Amino acid sequence: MLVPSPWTTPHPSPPPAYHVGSSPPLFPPHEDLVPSVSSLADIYSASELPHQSARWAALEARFRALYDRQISFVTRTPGRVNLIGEHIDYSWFPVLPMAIPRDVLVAVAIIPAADAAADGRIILSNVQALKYPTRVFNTRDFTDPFFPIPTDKHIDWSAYFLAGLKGALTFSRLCATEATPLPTMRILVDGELPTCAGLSASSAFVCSSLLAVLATITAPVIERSFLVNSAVISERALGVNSGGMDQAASVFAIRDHALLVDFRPLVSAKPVRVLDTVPRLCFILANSLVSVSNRTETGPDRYNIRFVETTIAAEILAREYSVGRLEIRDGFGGTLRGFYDKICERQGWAMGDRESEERAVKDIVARIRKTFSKDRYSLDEVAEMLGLSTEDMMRKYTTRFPIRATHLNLRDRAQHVIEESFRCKCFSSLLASSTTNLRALSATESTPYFDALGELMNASQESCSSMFACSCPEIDNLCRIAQKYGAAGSRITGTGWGGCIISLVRADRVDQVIDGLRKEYYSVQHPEIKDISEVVFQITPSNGSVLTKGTGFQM
Ligand code: NG1
Repeated sequence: MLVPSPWTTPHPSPPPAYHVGSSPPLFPPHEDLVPSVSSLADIYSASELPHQSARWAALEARFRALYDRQISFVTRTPGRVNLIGEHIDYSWFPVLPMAIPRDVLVAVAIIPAADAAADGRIILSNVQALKYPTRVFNTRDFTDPFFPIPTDKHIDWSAYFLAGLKGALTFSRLCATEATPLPTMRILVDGELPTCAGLSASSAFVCSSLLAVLATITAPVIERSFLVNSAVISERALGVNSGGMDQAASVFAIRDHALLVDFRPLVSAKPVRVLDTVPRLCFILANSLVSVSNRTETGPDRYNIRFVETTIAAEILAREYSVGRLEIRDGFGGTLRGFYDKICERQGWAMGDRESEERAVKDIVARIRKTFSKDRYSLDEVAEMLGLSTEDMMRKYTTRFPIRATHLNLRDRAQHVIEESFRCKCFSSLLASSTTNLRALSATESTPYFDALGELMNASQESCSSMFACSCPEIDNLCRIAQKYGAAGSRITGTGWGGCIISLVRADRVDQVIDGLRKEYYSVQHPEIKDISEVVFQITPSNGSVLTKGTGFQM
């Protein structure tokens, strides 16, 4: 099913306005600054404060014990879940993530040149010292921003910090030089995000590191969009061809809101409030404990292939339907959004309401299925459709981000992207309408909203599993169990092939869903886990990246 139709089920109020893309970005340039906060209450919600106060106090004590110094400032960046809109950001379609309270902190002491302790070293430690051993760098290693970052098969944890540092030096144009190297720094990292779980731990670490170095070398007046764009490019130094959703979600996030992140014409984020329903709408995260391994290792078999398949599909469709040259994304190739927009423009379709978008989606899916009559094409066949030799095609599309593939599936990948983008628009529109329409309704009257949102999530999961092939049996099983025990909808979140699912659940069913997951998944697959609160938990949307004020910060 493409999309269950929330507007055709009995509806307690008029259809919500369909406003995707029509309003201006949330942050006009002059307001687009990373907040400089003066207390923990500026970052966390009241319920998180007791835990976070203890954690920050421990970080401070550890810092002193390690370095015999006070912290100059801390940067904080949260992880994220994606509610819907999977694997469509790199085709330039909007996505709907939200930040979660778990985050990465980077605590920094800057040691001025006049200080006797200024030894020209950057010492990088982690509170989990056994897992992430301390690394020491010489500030003179970074006088050329093109310094190499080792990205062997097993990437060291410090590479994410170095990617952020490299990004800061490259994009701030305040390159450290032989005469004026970076200052001596002492750094302690504390990450609360599980790694390899699809919660964007690595992007959060890169963003926090980038912000920390920027705050060290410039005034602490840093534009959020600058941070997002630099972080996206920084991660490429790790061989990751990044879509951009994670960095935007983590940096732009606002408490109690999801973000409709768009990438055209510039990256922008529009907040959509999510918690104003009766009964309350809750989100439960459940970790399959199937590791989404490091992208540098698995990219060639997974993410990079999807990137190449969707790009090539767009290029072939543009040729087939003579829409002219597509705008190139990051020097790589055209996008399916580019093709979609060109067709709509040529047909003279005024977009912006649900019916028009649905008509366009159906038309474009029909074109996709006509152009790609089968689901597997050999590389030679793909090259022929592109009008290139196989060698030229491989050079163009697989040099920067390598792939391991003998065949590509252009049809199902492209169809997923187009339909998923529509589901994402419908979901955000419905969610936005809940704040204005649902508050006055009874629990029974609000049921169609929950059902409609849930069905969109389930349809997304079905498509990720069958069309985009980025799910796995454990994730499919988790989704099935969550639904059986009362979740309105469940789906994979993030890159996939493991990691976490996100479920949308009415407040009065949260306990039964968690209990069902415990009984039917964790007790069976992971009987060794006694307390499942680390792997299944409720999440609320959190604030985005911040920088603590240099003096007078209140814990
Ligand atoms: P994660 O789960 O963080 O690896 C990746 C991409 C996103 C997006 C999703 C799929 C990066 C850093 N992250 O997320 O941009 O494409 O997959 O929706 O590239």
